[in-house]
Amino acid sequence: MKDAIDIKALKENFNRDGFIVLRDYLSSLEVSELRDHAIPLVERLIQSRQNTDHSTNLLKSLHRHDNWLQSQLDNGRHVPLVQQLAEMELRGCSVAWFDRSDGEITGVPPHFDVLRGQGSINAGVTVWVALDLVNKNNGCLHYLRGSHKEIYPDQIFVEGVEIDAEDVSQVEVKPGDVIIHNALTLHWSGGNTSGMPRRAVSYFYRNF
Ligand SMILES: O=C(O)CCC(=O)C(=O)O
Repeated sequence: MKDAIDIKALKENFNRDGFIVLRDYLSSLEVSELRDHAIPLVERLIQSRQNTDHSTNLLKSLHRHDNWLQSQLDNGRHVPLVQQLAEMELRGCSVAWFDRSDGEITGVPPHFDVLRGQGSINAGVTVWVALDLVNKNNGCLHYLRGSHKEIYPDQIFVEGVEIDAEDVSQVEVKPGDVIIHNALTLHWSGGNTSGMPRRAVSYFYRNF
């Protein structure tokens, strides 16, 4: 049997660093189920917009096209944990597809998932689920530890971040590992020059 989750320790880490990594959170069956819903849907959506110049590396609102993804967003096994970590009422707002396709050099630049300023939706949590083995060669996520507690300009993307700083964590994961981050934790991903896929699904929660 899997060890019970130590919510107190998770909360301490989440509050200190702005993110936590849950190793082996999903079983291989659960990962297959997620893959089986997300991958064909993404292929369909990409095909239906093939004559447009939209990026195919990021697709938002997958839940609008798939009831199972909608039910995961609303009532997935992770939802009570997300509420406990956030200590506030949150609602699911989007399921997104993040693909760092092979040969992509840049990745996603340092950003927050919400704005901090007055009148904005300034609190939330993101649940990032790896579908592939993810490491520094194929675009793993990076977090600036503790940045959710710092003051930054009220904007999504942040320039001039020292990406090799000591308080940056590169988070290498395998399928079934789940990362949960505070929407105000500065994070980014690398490019993918590995020849290997790097696909992930994110569930976004907001306090509105
Ligand atoms: O998967 C990525 O490369 C970036 C993901 C991200 O920024 C997010 O889920 O908030």
